[in-house]
Amino acid sequence: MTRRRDFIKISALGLGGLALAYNDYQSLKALDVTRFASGPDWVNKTFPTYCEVCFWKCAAWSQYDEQGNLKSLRGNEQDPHCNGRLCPRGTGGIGMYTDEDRLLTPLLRVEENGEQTFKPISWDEATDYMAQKMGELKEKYGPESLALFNHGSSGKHFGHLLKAYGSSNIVAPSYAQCRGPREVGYKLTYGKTLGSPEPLDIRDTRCLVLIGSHLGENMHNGQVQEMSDAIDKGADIITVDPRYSTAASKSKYWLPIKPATDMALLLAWIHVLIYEDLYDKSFVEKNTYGFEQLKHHVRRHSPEWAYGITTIKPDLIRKTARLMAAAAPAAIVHPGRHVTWYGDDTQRSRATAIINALLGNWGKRGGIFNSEKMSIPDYPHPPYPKPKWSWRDTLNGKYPLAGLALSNTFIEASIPENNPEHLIKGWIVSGTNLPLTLPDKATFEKAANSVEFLAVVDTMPMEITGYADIVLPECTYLERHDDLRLSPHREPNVALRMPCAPPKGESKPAWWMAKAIGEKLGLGNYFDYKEFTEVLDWQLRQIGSSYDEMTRIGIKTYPKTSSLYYDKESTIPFNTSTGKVELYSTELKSLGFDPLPIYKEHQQPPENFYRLIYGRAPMHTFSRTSNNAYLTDLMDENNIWINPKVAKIWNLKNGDLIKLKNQDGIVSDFPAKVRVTERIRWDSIYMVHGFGHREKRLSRAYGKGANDSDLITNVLMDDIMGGTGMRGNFVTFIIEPA
Ligand SMILES: Nc1nc2c(c(=O)[nH]1)N[C@H]1C(S)=C(S)[C@@H](COP(=O)(O)OP(=O)(O)OC[C@H]3O[C@@H](n4cnc5c(=O)[nH]c(N)nc54)[C@H](O)[C@@H]3O)O[C@H]1N2
Ligand SMILES: Nc1nc2c(c(=O)[nH]1)N[C@H]1C(S)=C(S)[C@@H](COP(=O)(O)OP(=O)(O)OC[C@H]3O[C@@H](n4cnc5c(=O)[nH]c(N)nc54)[C@H](O)[C@@H]3O)O[C@H]1N2
Ligand code: SF4
Ligand SMILES: [Mo]
Repeated sequence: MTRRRDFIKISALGLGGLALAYNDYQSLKALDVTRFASGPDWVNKTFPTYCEVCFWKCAAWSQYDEQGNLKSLRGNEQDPHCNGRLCPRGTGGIGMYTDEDRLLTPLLRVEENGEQTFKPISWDEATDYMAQKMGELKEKYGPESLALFNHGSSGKHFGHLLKAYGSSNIVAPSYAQCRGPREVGYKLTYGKTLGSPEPLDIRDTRCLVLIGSHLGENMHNGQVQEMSDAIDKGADIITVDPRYSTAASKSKYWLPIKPATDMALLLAWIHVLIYEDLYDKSFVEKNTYGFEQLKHHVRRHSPEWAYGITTIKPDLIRKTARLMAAAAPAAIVHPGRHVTWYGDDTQRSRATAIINALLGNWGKRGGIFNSEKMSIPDYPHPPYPKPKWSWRDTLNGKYPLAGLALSNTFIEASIPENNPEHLIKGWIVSGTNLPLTLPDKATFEKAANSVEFLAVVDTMPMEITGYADIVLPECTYLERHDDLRLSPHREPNVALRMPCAPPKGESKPAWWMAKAIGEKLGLGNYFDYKEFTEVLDWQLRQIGSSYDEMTRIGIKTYPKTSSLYYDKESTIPFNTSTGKVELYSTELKSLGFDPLPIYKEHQQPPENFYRLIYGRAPMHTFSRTSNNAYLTDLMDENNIWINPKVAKIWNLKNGDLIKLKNQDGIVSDFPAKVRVTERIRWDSIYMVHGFGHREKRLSRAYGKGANDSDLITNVLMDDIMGGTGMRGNFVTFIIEPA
């Protein structure tokens, strides 16, 4: 039996320990600065990096004040992700570096006076402990029993360590909690996933349809810029959202849909495009499979039928379909990014993919372009050992089209009572705040308490660190090297991240940690270099550049090897089993799923309850920025958006404090302020995700606002690929005494 791991909030003892350690850092910091300053001349130089405040990864340059302190960041003009302009979060990224609450020394869970707390330890002790625990797990249960939960650059380095050690159980929330269903939906339809950044030719589009996708609040930089340019050039935006989003305010048409009914609208649009003869006949004839089945399938899905379900007037459904068709092929239904909503998300993604096919926008200007990315070989290392089992074995025969590992099945496989065939016994968690990121917190906690070993790599004392046996403090993206950025875009390109400032305290880059632990595990031949610059230089030389060159330019663009667009009349090869765009999915059919997307009714809120929906604010990223001094200055808590009709029934006004209680009786930890607004439908309430932190070590974020994740206890699973639909939860109000 594993001893129960208390969530370490922070005891007086812990605080003392940390304070002591913090003094140590001050002296260390001074030391570090001198050492570093003898290298680059901070005042007169600028260094390239790419942003880690979100995963758009904009390339940037550092800037310094007269004392040589890192002062600001500016976008790299050559970078197509940002075109020289960072978003507010990217600019505020400096706040991640300066945050005085940062983790600055390794911490070990110890018991003192009967209470569990963290004790600062040295890196030598920390890497010894990691190697010892990893060695024990390997011996007792096999290396596969160790899983890595990761998000972001640090995960790459720990991923390499894990594979060298013998486990391929590596998972990120960007799949089953984010874009997984979209990737599967597009793969089924076009034989290709979309990736990031999405290859959408928004700058040249004439009509952009946003289903949820709240660009402008979702600040994916290049995409927001392109949307704004397209609007300036006269493009029409159609926004489908139960909330009057920023995007809705820029739109020609706002369709305030009843949540959970989008599929009906999409089917009705398909109906209009086909039955009003508005689709791209040449594209459909040459390049698609299953048009007749699709036509038959949607014959009854008229706008009148959809009206009864979506509350969107038939006339508006027709007008918007005609607008798309008139602009086609320079028209795009945005495939979405965070699409894990209602469990039928792969199918809803398929429906958007089908509309895009009917608009004939694949490989067309103003549609979906052919992106290209650089490929660079890995730095030479021995082959990885072959694991005896992998993440696929945690699916237990479910979710046949999962293309990547699912955090949720790792969680299930970590709970011995579930009798998993393959038990996960240890976690390394790097760059993901699981208690706020995963739905169904109770199951997460059970799993976190069941594993024998839990290491957390983070920059901040986030909630996840409270579950750790050991905490490894990573320096921020502004203080380290990382892998090269090789994202696809119109032209292939590569971007460098190098340190823009010395690491604070004893924080270290993930590459350093992985190497130090690897060496203690006897895996030194997988880390055959002294500094990560050797890896980068070797890789860059394979593509005719060098580390030295990249430190001067930050990003390098290479010539395209294929064209951005296809000719209008060309027959395009698609990597599906029919070689065509599969309007009718032969693969879904063969697996026993609906080959064409169908409308399924979802549960609606019971009386006195409202659907909980959530999204982004332009100045924050998930939970990672809610303690950032620069960004909390702009917004330091979230509000509960409530429609005036509902506010009246409950006698609520702006600024009133309420807690929320969900359908399972879960009550939010902290009261949050009401915002009464016509911008949300009466059947839903809205909040920005990432607030309501209960970790006291986050001095600015603690207790501010409400945490949506705690209230997401009902998870709507996507049977096809295992995504966790998170919008099937309903809340009511608990009014706090004034
Ligand atoms: N500022 C900022 N930008 C970010 C991020 C961030 O943290 N901060 N995160 C990035 C990441 S990783 C992702 S995945 C994306 C996520 O951003 P998107 O993919 O744009 O998110 P959506 O799921 O579309 O959810 C938000 C919108 O969906 C609406 N909505 C809720 N329910 C329904 C419904 O049933 N139907 C319809 N049509 N709409 C509904 C909400 O009102 C809200 O406006 O944002 C990215 N950009
Ligand atoms: N309820 C709810 N859940 C959601 C979403 C939602 O909207 N609502 N959105 C979903 C989506 S779309 C996504 S993509 C995921 C995002 O999920 P996560 O990426 O887990 O989101 P964050 O809350 O930002 O947690 C990031 C963690 O990484 C740490 N960190 C930041 N920088 C670094 C670094 O350089 N190195 C290391 N080692 N750690 C670092 C932060 O301190 C924080 O602990 O969440 C998903 N879950
Ligand atoms: S969109 Fe903003 S936060 Fe995201 S990488 Fe770019 S600058 Fe950073
Ligand atoms: Mo995401």
